[in-house]
Amino acid sequence: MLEKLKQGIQKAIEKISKAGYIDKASVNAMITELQRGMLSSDIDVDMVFEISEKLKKRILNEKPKPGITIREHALKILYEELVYFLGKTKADIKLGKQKILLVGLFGAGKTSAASKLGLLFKKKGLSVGMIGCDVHRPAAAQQLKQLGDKINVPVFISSEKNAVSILEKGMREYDDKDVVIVDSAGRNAIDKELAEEIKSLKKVYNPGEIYLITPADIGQAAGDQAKKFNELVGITGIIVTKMDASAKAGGAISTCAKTGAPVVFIGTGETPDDLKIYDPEKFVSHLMGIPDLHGLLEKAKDVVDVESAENIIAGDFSIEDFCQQIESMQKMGPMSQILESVGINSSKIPKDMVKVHEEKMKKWKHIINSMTKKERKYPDVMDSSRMRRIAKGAGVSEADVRDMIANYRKSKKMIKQLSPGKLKRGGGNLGNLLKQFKL
Ligand SMILES: Nc1nc2c(ncn2[C@@H]2O[C@H](COP(=O)(O)OP(=O)(O)OP(=O)(O)O)[C@@H](O)[C@H]2O)c(=O)[nH]1
Ligand SMILES: [Mg+2]
Repeated sequence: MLEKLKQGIQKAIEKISKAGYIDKASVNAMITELQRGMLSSDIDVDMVFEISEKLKKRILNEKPKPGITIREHALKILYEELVYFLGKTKADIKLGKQKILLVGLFGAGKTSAASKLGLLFKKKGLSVGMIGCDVHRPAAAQQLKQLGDKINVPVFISSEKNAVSILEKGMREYDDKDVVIVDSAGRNAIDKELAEEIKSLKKVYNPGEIYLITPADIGQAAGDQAKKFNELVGITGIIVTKMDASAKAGGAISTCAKTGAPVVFIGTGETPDDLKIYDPEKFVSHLMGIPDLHGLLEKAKDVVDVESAENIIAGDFSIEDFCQQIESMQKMGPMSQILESVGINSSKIPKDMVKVHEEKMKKWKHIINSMTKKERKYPDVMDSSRMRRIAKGAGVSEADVRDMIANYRKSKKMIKQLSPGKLKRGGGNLGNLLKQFKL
């Protein structure tokens, strides 16, 4: 899905992670890669220009928040702007009783989307019924019925030629269902006939949701189509289908995101399973190749507290401080993710090395927990009998305890050499923190 855009975004990230400095030149290099990816995904040139300008301005002018390095700052801004660009808000998908009407042009994927939604709500434990109101295409009703059978959802169809009359009967039939989904007929274009039919279905049905189904392969034209349907019947959301089968999906999603009606789902294949709730944050994280980037950056902000780090330098770096630093780092989650989040490509770091770090940290925490208050505060009292006792209590070897103490002493020495100013400038640089601990 959206391979070209994904490649462009990842190359852009590489420019930032590998740059010596984050300056005008490296930001421009990043933007050039991003533009290539966006344009080859059929994203509108003006939109590409707009996001480029915004990125340049923000990355070069905004000051990183305490606890965030300039590199993380640049990644964070790239993430935020892409999320804004691909859909400001996450759609609110109700999982209770509701009536849904599906509308759209010929072959957009309406009937498939009906079965996809049917399966999704069924999997959530809701009772579902579908009504086939396409009275124009001869095989339409049978197609919906077959899909319904496949997912075990009842379908109301009739050989009648009056869509409103079928709808009324179907509504009575499925009065007790949690979710009712109505499939309507497609047309070549938004014409008067289509408008009249949808309006009369809407009047009788009074649906809570009217979803426009639009295929990704029409690219930028999707936004215009969504705008027109919105003016015509007031759509509440858009389902962009065929995301898997189109290189133009970037154009479709980005223009739809600007219409006022949110993209609620994306269709990613032909089977009833191929439907995903559209969440711009997750979608952008996926494009950037960093799972839950947003969450990681938020955590990084919480955990790395420059002020307390400065206090450490000003005062004594006790084993308690050491423990706190380790805890902070553990809160951040798996080490490999942290490395990725600060722009270090973890594939260059052997996987088992990362694993050793995590295991070592776990042991150290046990060791620190087995120490008395006095030992933590005045580590110089540590002798071999104390170390033996601690090792036993922590379930580790004496060598592990010695290793931890040696690392603590090394870290203390290194921290003493840092001036507070130095730390502030590089404040929150997790890479440096990792190095301090010589893990
Ligand atoms: N690859 C891919 N194919 C899809 C997707 N959604 C639908 N299709 C295919 O697109 C074709 C049209 O889908 P339908 O669901 O019949 O579309 P429709 O809007 O109901 O069409 P009409 O009723 O004729 O207007 C079918 O061959 C589907 O299998 C999708 O997300 N990905
Ligand atoms: Mg259909």
